[in-house]
Amino acid sequence: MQKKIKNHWHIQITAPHILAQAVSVTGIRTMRRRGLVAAWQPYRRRKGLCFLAAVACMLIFSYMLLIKEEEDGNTQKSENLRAEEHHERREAAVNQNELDYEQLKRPVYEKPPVDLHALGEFGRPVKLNLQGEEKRLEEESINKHQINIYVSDKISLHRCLDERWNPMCKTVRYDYHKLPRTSIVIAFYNEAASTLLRTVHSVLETTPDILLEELILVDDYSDKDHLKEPLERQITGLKKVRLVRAHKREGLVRARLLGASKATGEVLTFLDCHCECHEGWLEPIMERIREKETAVVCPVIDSIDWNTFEYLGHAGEPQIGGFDWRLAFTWHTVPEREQKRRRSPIDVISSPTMAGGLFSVSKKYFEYLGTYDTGMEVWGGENLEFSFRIWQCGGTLEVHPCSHVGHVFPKQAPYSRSKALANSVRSAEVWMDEYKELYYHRNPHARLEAYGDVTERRQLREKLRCKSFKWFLENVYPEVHVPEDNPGHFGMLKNKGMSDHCFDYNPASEQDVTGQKIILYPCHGMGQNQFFEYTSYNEIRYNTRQPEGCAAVEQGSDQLTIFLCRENGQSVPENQKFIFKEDGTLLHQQTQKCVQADRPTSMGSPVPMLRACSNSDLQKWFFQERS
Ligand SMILES: [Mn+2]
Repeated sequence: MQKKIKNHWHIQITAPHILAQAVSVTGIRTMRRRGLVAAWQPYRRRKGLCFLAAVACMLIFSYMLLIKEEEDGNTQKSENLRAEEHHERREAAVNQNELDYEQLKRPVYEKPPVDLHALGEFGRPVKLNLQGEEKRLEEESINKHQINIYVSDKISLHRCLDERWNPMCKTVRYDYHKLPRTSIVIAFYNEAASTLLRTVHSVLETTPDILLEELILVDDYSDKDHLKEPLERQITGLKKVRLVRAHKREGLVRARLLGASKATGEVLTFLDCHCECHEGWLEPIMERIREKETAVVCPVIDSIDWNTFEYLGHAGEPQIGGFDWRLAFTWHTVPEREQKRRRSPIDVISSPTMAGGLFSVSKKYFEYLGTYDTGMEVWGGENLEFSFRIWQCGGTLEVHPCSHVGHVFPKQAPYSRSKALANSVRSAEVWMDEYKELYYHRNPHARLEAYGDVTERRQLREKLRCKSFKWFLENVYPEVHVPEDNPGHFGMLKNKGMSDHCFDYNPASEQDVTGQKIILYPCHGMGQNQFFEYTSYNEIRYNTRQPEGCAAVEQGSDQLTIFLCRENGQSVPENQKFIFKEDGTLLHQQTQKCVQADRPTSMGSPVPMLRACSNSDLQKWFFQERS
């Protein structure tokens, strides 16, 4: 900018000079030629003399012009010099600002110099070809932690990560003096040393010192020796780090609250104990909370492979949180209505629910909202409860696309999650109104769960005048399909002729509900993979999950395969329409055949198949809610 302005002025000042010079040079040349001719013609001597005088005048005039030019040139030079000096001063000021800005951005600790060849550097996958004893140790670490700690131990605690954010994020400048300071709370239980310490160093090396009040580690009564005195030694001397120990096992929720109770920062940030933060992860979140105190903001959670420690984040559109009617958390893409509402790809994204471990909230607002439900213990279900509460009680839950934090998703949950069911029941009982029935239909055993007392939480809902679950579904999560669950049309789908055999479906993976065939299996009455619903749109829905699956018949097949159901508002595909008659016959409309309990081969296991309609009991079906 500065340069452009300077050039512009330069051109304006110098242009008239060039013009004047050109005029005077050609003028002198013409006149000299004429003068020479005239001097050799005596009868024109007087005229010639006059002409010579004129030439002399012209020469003097030209000389004066030249002097004037020189003077102008000098003025110009000094003007240029002044402009340059001014420019340098401004540049110096900008440089100073830039220096100050870099200074403000400075993390608590700088990362040590990078060893380009170190294992796992820049989030590269680590693949060791281990043999014998080493292989055994690696397997042992995986069995113990559900994370390859053998590999983790070989990676620097200070490793650098590649850039994973949208490049636009880098252009945002923050007013660091105005951003709130945060206390970061990290609770852990029997975590491996290297993953825990990498989390700690990563926080200290990516968080601007000016924004970090403190880092509070909460030990939820771990019994591993490495987390006792050795851990204390490893963190002594680290600026801003505090260790708080629980005196009995509290569970994740109460351990976090224990940390929060000691926190003095304006904002609370909860992180998990096996994370790695990306450069610039905290600023966008703090900026959003400064802008809107009732916003609870999550970073984009990039995954770190549990086996190779490869960092799998990307700069594209992140996913947001939802849930299915088993009250399991689900990931899904940003819906179109939300895309339309946002003004820029780096605007925050509203998310119906949060994954759980990683978020920031104003301490004051967290307290207003009733912190956590202390009737909950271990991880699981508390994230949905908090999500419902945020939205229904007037806050917003958002994901900031500029904030990236990596998290190691373990191979499987490393400790018992039997208490997670009670957490879900508490959420349903306090926040879901009549919709809790949809949950119970799909988890009949949840009705029997002892979930403790929720009186206080219901009082909190009253006190804060929170909105209904219906409002939440219609305004925050309109994409979710709300089952009809008409009496007599949901639950186990049992056959009359092949007694105690039910529709049963096992998706290939948690991520993909479609493509498998429905089978018949002894009825178990536990909902889940034997839960189906017959809708008023003539669909047989497998709808314990999101997205929902629908029974369909592929061309040329006589078996039932699960396809994706239509989206809200679309019409039902012809091959998904079944007429469920009063006598229990299940007619596939397109083929005009009936669903019959049968075996594809004489030795095969039973499946529902399309056959010519008959009066056989094998073609009679009925729903039963629970056994
Ligand atoms: Mn975790």
